[in-house]
Amino acid sequence: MKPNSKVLIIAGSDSSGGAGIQADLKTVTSLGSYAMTAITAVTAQNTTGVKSITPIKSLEISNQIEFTAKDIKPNAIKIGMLHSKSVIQAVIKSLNKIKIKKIVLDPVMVAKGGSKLINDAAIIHLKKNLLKKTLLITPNIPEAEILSKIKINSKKDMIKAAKILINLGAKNVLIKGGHLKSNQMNDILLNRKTMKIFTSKKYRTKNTHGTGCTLSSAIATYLACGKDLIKSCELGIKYVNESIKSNLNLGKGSGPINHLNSIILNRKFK
Ligand code: PXL
Repeated sequence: MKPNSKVLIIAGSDSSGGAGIQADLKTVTSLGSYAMTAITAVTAQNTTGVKSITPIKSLEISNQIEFTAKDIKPNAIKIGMLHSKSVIQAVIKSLNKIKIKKIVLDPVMVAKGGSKLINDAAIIHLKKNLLKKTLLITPNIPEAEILSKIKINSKKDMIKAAKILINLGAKNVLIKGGHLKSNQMNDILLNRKTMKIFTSKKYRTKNTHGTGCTLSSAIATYLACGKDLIKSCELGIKYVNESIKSNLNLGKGSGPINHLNSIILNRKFK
């Protein structure tokens, strides 16, 4: 099989393999595309929490993005963990040079165990300068609350927050509803013209580490393959939902989801 498209991932490394670059690589690969990376930080972590974070220098991040994309042009880009203002500045500068339009931004802020993955100056810079460079931003509820500065307790609040982000310059916003108390999952996609609510089943499990990274990478992959935004979100949500349902149950804490669910293994390897 040959890859269907090429995706560049700009994100942090998660040594436990469930989130960050590792989740992104598994997602893009298992959905049949070719993945490239620009690593923004290296984290030492397991399913119970983050032990340490080592940032990569901004120039080194720019080098990875520009030198890689100059040779193999990506069809889409997924952006994850960007911990500081200078990293965001460097990424924007590199994005301006490589001119790829299909950019999905997962505004990563806090790891499952509560460790902060971005500082306050970076959040301000992301809102002011990076939002408008992207095609889609995919915050979860705590991230949407920080970005919109409103409290979110309902679907109505999710729509209100999405509208605020559109007014800040985002083209499309997908707010993920997993943190709301309800029996169903409601993810809301909003732009200036339309709104679409994706409803899926909610599984009761602690093993949801890396769902945000996985979703944004899956959407970027479908976009890279030429699917439209609504279809890409629908298929991305389905992939994450199936990966949660599979319930790997690895580690003592919040374990990873099963990225392999999309691969139909050859019989002879069973
Ligand atoms: O899920 C958010 C996330 C993103 N990127 C890295 C992470 C995490 C969560 O742990 O470690 C590198």
